[in-house]
Amino acid sequence: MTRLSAGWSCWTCFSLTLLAFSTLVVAEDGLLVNGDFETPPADGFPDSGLGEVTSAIPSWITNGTVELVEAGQKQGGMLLVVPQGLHAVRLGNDAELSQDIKVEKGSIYSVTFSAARTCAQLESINVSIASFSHEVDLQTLYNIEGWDLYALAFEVESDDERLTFRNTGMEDDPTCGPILDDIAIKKLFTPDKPKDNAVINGDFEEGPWMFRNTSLGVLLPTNLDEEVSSLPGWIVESNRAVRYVDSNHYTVPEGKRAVELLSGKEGIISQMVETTPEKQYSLTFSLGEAGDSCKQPLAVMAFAGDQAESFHYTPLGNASHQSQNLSFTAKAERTRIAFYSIYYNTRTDDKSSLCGPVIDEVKVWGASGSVTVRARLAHGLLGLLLFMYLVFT
Ligand SMILES: [Ca+2]
Ligand SMILES: [Ca+2]
Repeated sequence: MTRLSAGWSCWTCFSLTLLAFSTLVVAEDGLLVNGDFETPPADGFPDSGLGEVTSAIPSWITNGTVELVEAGQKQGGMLLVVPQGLHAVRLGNDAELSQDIKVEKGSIYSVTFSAARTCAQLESINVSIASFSHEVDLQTLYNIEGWDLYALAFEVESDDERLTFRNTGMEDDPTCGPILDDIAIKKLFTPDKPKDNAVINGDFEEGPWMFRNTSLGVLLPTNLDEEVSSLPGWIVESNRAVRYVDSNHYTVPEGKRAVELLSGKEGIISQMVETTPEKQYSLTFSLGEAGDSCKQPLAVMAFAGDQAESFHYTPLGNASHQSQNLSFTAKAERTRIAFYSIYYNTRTDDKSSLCGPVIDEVKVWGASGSVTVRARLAHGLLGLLLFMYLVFT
């Protein structure tokens, strides 16, 4: 009996541990379950040719016309774009695609997804989770492939959330609707501010999920909330996106990540950094080329408070980046630093894909401390010399 009850309690213990463990399991960084839409539905993928989905898309909840499309599939003579693998989904008018995910309440997450448009009309997609909702414009084509990767950040309000993609469009042609593929999430953290640098995440190493096998980088659309940003610390304050690039596919000045500025003045990233009024600072950064055959010249406009200066990319020798410096005197306790590309660059090989200068290693550091000390020492020395001159002559 005792042995039985000991065994029973042990089993209870084990079950409770298992239960506790299972409730703690949260979505891991990376692809959502069937986030690439390559898992076949119960009755197989629909035969080539469009049509209503006859069985559910595994792991997804759908509402309205959500179709699985196949690579190579044509519609009205137009080849449908499947971003990765052999399958993707298309959302019809007002259709929705959702997945319930386990997350950590109060944390910031970023969702990365591929999207392609099917017709030339205005297309956009709405992404929502918790009280967060964002409309992503798919009208602007940033590259010639016909699809792109986008990242959006959100703060979750509970441990269980539903991530929803919705085609808000009401096209005359109901088969015109965005195609989605490769949906991943990543829990973000805000890096600590370095001791000698007022810029948070100035090396851009913390950012959204990137797929190792995708060479297009990730577009960061407009985001005005510095607290909830796919690029912690930074905001994209323009109406066009900037591109987050990785060292696997691009030339990156430092570490594994950097930002490529696109669309000229229409692609601005900025950050408010803590400063001491009347103190002198240096804004330094690396300016480089992404190694994506971008047509020169490359140049950025850099801002720090009321200072603005243009910097042209003129590398020496084989270097792919150079260091730049903008000095400024802080006027307030917070100073805005910002960057945009001066030119509207495209690639030399396809003349359509947008590209631009790359920035990295952004630092703001105080220069007045040492200057003041040196100035005081010099003043002191001058005073002493004057005193000795007056006394001894
Ligand atoms: Ca796929
Ligand atoms: Ca970096």
